Amino acid sequence: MTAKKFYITTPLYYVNAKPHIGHAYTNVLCDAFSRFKRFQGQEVFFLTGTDEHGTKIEKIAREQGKEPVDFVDEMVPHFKKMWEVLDIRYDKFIRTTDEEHKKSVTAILQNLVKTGDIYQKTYSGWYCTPCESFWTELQLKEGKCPDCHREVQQLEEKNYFFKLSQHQAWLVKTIQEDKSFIQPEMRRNEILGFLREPLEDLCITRPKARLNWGIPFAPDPEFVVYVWFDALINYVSAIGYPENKTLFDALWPADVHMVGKDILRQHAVYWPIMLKAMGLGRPRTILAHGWWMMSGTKVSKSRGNAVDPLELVRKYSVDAFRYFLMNEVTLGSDGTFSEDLLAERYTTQLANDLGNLWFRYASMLDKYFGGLVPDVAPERLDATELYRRSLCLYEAAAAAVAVFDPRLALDKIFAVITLANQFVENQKPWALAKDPARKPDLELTLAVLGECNAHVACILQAFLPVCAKAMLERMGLPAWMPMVSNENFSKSFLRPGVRITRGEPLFPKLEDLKPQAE
Ligand code: ME8
Repeated sequence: MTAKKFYITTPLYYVNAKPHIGHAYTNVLCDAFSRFKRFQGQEVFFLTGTDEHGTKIEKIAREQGKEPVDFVDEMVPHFKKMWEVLDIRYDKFIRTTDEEHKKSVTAILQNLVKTGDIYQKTYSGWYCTPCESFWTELQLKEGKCPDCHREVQQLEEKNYFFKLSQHQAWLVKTIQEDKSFIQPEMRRNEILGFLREPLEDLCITRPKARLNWGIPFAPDPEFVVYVWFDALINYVSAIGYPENKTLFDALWPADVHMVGKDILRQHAVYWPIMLKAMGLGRPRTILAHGWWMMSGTKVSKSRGNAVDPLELVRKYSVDAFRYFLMNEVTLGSDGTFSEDLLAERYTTQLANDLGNLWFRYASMLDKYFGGLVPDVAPERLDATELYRRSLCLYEAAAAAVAVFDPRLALDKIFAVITLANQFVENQKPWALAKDPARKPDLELTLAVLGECNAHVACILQAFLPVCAKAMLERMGLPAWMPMVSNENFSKSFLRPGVRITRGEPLFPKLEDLKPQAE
């Protein structure tokens, strides 16, 4: 039997406004994990897409004098463009307006009505339109929505409900038994805390009289499907459930649903229970990251404090932006975005540490050996600490990725880069070059630096894909170098006599940077 493919998903983003740094963050994380798994030789299926139904979208379309269907068609290219610019290699982009998705939602709902998991009742309570959520009097905070703190409206209406409580005990037990199910631990505890109270059944329809822009609720034409119930199903509809199960069977259960902490409850409570009712297994891991903040508030579409990732990429390069997002916060914690900090990291870590290491190595190789890799006995390489440390990068990065900690992986890689710059200072190749008797030492120094650069480039493929590819190509190595095991990685990559091309600086000084063309 072939190994199951690694299936990773992002949330489906609302198309009410263009994507911002928060959306970029989620997709960059998923992309780095996907690339790392591919690098390790695993097959990957990476799903992203857009959430296009519901009151929020209908309202903004009407405000702009457009039909929702036209409005969403205009908005989707902004998301696709963003992923292209950020070099996000997804396998499928699903839209909740796709016919296949709508068919899948309809079939699933019809089945849940049949099994008795969905029933009708009259509901009266408070409703938050931006969150599309019902709240009881007790749940309100100072009379406002407990999630977004905005005004709520009193509502009384007939609707269809999905039974949640019958699976509550099962869910609690599952979360308690499998520590990897909801991560990080802080969020797992939050969900267990939420599950201490009895679950209210979930209202999964909206009357057509109030909302037209949704998937028709097939069992009763007076209603459309609640946007969250519609959207969550994408994770199985995108891979062919229930009609065309070949891909589904190869991919389900999902390995990782990456989400922001704002939508953890929907993913960690409603979704596993929906799957249970459908007779399907739960995802292996639901991973909730923190929020990017600016001036003390969450970066959001509606608050208008969004920074444009496209602008930042044009100014600093895609690798620099990706590096900043992954390196600045530990996955799970909140982070404060500031362009000054991005510029500082660019200069110190990318230009001065990594860029400089490459430049020194390639320039010295040019100067002392005409750009050709020197021939050095393997035992002499083995005896050098920097060489041995470079060969350990695979294990270190793989261990960090296994616990979803890209920041730790980058820390380990950059520690070796720092060590390599110190190695240059200590070895003083420029002094060795003046003494013909020290030629073997000069050869060893440059051979070690070459291997260090090659191994750093190889392991950076998942994190700084553009820079890694450039370095590999300049060293005459394949532009994509997967490594199925540590064994493949922990050996020399460069053949003696191969010509290395120095090329342009990998991370030019900021004052020399011309904004990159789109
Ligand atoms: O919630 N910091 O869509 P959405 C970090 N359609 N991440 C952020 C962020 C921030 N400041 N702001 C947004 C929805 N995000 C639903 C999802 S899934 C079946 C349906 C990211 O457009 C983060 O991933 O509001 C968050 O969970 C998501 O965008 C919310 O996107």
